[in-house]
Amino acid sequence: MTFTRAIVRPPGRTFADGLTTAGLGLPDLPLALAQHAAYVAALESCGLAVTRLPADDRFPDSTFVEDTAVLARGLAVLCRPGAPSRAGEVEAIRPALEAFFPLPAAIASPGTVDGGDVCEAGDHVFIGVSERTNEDGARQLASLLSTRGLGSTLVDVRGVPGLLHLKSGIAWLGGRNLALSRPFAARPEFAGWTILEVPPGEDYAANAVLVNGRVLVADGFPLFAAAVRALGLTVVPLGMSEFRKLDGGLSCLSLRF
Ligand code: CIR
Repeated sequence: MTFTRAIVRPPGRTFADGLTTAGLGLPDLPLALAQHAAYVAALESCGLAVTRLPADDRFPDSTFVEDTAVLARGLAVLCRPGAPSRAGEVEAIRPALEAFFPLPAAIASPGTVDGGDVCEAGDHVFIGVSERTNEDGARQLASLLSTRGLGSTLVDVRGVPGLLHLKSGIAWLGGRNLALSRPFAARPEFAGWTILEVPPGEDYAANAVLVNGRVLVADGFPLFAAAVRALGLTVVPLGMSEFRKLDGGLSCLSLRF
């Protein structure tokens, strides 16, 4: 899977009002903006042309653009976020998506899907059923993806402590390689895959992003970074402290296609 483009939106002035369960305190906006700029530079260093949308103060969580859409094999699916405060983010990003995907599909009520629950792994997609993505939405998405030859597995992530979305705990690292945080390592849904178990104490690092042979990894997780390097991949470490305070990870900050 080669990416050529990404869409991002920097955090706005209301960023500190975003949803969170992290208990890590309020984010610092200037530092968040600096971390976001470094993230965009990292995407560019991976060869992507990045569309920067303006900050949108109406929606404190709108920097987490990944949750608004699923993009796979030329298909765009507008999500239906599980959190009411985030519902308007989809219409807000629609024009930017339609510039590249003129006829996006959409998840319909009563389905809900957050993009953070969708992990593409080559020709297979894992879809988390979470507090945000319900089974109806997951099945709608699986059906849409099947039209592009992508198989899907639903993974129930409800009740996994500290996990907002599926991708808070898993990442595809190319081929049959998956990084899995410990609660997932023995799950039958991942049987037959080569599993890199995220080292104890480094769970946050599981939300890594493979971009054209490089892997964006949150900095401060040396054991995980070493394990990724051992797969022959180049690690790009990025400061994520301010986004982590709002339960956000590296994948949520962009839509890649
Ligand atoms: C939320 O709770 O929706 C945001 N504060 C964080 C969203 C993170 N998105 C993601 O992991 N894909």
